[in-house]
Amino acid sequence: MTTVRFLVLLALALPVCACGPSTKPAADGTTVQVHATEGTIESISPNGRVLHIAHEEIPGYMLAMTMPFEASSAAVIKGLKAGDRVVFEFEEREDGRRVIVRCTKK
Ligand SMILES: [Cu+2]
Repeated sequence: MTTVRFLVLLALALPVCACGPSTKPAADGTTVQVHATEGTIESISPNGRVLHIAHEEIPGYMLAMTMPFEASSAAVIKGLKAGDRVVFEFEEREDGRRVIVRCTKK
């Protein structure tokens, strides 16, 4: 095993900290910021890809507000519906999109 491969595996094995933003490598070699917070789903678009969530304050990043998030896949929000209280993690992509990578009902 090469050192580089070992380091990549080590990085993947580290848990994402729920206490503040973290970064992880993106497929294109840049990094994305990952944030964790909780909120209430206000609506889900008919195609299931865009959720409007009233999220709590994310210290050092954002005040509490209702805003759109993109689901990274249908599986990520499977079984969730408007009105659900959720704990979720999202990535802030370089192009400004905020993409939910983990979302569970509270
Ligand atoms: Cu916001």
